[in-house]
Amino acid sequence: MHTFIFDVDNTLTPPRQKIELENFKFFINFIKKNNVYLVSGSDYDKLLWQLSEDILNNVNGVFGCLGNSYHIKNKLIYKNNFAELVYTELRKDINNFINNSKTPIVASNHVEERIGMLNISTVGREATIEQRKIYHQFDMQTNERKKFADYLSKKYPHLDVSIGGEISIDISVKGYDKSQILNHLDKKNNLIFFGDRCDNGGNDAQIAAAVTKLGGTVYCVADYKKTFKILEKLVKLENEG
Ligand code: M1P
Repeated sequence: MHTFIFDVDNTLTPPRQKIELENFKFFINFIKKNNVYLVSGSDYDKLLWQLSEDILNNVNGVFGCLGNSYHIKNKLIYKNNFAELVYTELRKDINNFINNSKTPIVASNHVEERIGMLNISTVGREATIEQRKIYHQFDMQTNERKKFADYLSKKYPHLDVSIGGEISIDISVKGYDKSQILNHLDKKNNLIFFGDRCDNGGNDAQIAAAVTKLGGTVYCVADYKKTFKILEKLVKLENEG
């Protein structure tokens, strides 16, 4: 018996956008025949918008906010709270980072408090798709996010600071990253994980390592298109065998 675990942004959908129709049709069929869990840095409402109720209610479980929230069929199973203790000092560092950034473009909403985690962005969460692209270019040239993530990781060794999407940084308490979801799954099953940020410092890194350690399979995909190519192959093999 397999258990499939999927990251969402850029693994099943274009970053922060809805799943494409063709992939939706494929995936709905796929989840009805397989054990499927989702794990994302995003929160449940965003996942609902990106993937639809049809998908969220037909998978086995949905872990949002790096696994700090867990829903089964729209029912909240658990949620973690981001430690109040670290908050004041951390907020000072974050504000400095935002205020001193040389980002070529600034939108609004720089700090989003989610369940059990923070998501921060110097360009701002309200950035349009075009603005995201501009920022992403800037970040690739300057390594702004990586430098700040490294700084925070050193200063707050009990925090996990990781880079997931195009414009932001995810912060959670160490151990309360996406790998925490494995505590809620049946580890006797053969785990198969798909993610786009399995690299060091990426927000799929810990779960990818944990799945590998358990003898499962990890697909580090360049984007969602690659995911669906792999899934089509797997389904074909399954049907042949
Ligand atoms: O799931 C990947 C990431 O997607 C978004 O990132 P960004 O807005 O930077 O593209 C965020 O929801 C982030 O938390 C998440 O990890």
